[in-house]
Amino acid sequence: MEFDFRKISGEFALEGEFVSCEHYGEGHINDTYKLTTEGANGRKRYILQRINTNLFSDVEKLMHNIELVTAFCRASVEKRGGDPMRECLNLVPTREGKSYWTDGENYFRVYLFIEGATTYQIVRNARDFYESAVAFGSFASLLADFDASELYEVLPNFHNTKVRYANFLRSVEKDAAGRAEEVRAEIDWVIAHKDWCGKLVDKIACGEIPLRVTHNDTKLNNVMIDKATGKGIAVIDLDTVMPGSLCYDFGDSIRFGCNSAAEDEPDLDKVHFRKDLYETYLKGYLSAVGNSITEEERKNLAAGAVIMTYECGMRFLADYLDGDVYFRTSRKKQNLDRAHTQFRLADEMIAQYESLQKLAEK
Ligand code: ADP
Ligand code: GN1
Ligand code: MG
Repeated sequence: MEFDFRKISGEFALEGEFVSCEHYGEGHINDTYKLTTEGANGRKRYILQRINTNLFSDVEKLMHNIELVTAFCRASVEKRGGDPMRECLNLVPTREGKSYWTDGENYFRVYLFIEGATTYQIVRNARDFYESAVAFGSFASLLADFDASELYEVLPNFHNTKVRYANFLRSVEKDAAGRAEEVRAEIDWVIAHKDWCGKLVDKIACGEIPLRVTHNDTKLNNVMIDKATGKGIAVIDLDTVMPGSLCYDFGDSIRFGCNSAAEDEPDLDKVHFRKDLYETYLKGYLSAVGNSITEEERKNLAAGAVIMTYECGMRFLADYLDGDVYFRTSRKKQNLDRAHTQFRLADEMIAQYESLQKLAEK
């Protein structure tokens, strides 16, 4: 879809005049663009996003959450003497003072571009991964002071693996794209592992594991790593900040980062679970999350890793069955390749599950 970016950027209180706007980043959900302007102070960059309204049908509620969470993060960065222009997301308001603009059909928002930092699609070295763990762990400990009742649950049951499983079976049943026969073995794999679905959900339901305000989408490319210092300076992609579990946040980082290959690697011989990186992340996360983690949460971190990997694989496969309507794809069978990598990783994690648990409890 093509948009008149000059006009759209004119709706926001940007510095300078419009220069250019192009696609940016590797997110699977929103349409993200790098927007450049030029004014008296030289060039300035912004992130412009077209919000994915297939998921976020109530943009008003989504942006209410984003306004609160970004203001909360900004205040805490200021309190610790950090740089609020780089260490958190900053919304740029419209000329009318709103946090988003709509042409009646499409919804846009603008953030300041976090300069001098980058995101990675794969772990390049243990140090970056350790730093991402510290960033997500600190973010979790920060959110411990956030009042959950102020947030709308914009994506209900986001990590309710039992509900995800029921939805998956519906996709199999419906077979909208006529692909179920081709992926029978993959469907059977999901069904054979269905006992994992309840392991965390049930503990959360009975209060054994606390519900907290969490990020819920803690993959490596949702943390900005400073190019000069290698530190994880800002946690981004705050659309899913909602009640959740530390075990999910920990697990989602593991499923993405402890992959020896890319999330959509077609050659499964290259895909392995990297236990060394699991240990690295664990150390960084526990060092930053502080005392707020409960005994039961700690005992279930490894379960979080398996379940997030299983759940994500199941979501990719469901989307393949639905005809690739949820996650952005740039080639045929990309969702199927993504599902395959997750199943491979989950198999390898399950094979050494006890030792992963022991490491987390140590
Ligand atoms: P999605 O919800 O689609 O994953 P994200 O909000 O994660 O979208 O943005 C996609 C990518 O754009 C990120 O992985 C990151 O590389 C880049 N990005 C997002 N926000 C900023 C920002 N404020 N400054 C610099 N880069 C950003
Ligand atoms: C999506 O938005 P992004 O690309 O950071 C998805 C996550 C998945 C991830 C898989 C809102 O994350 O839940 O784990 O893709 N986000 C949403 O890579 O569904
Ligand atoms: Mg993202």
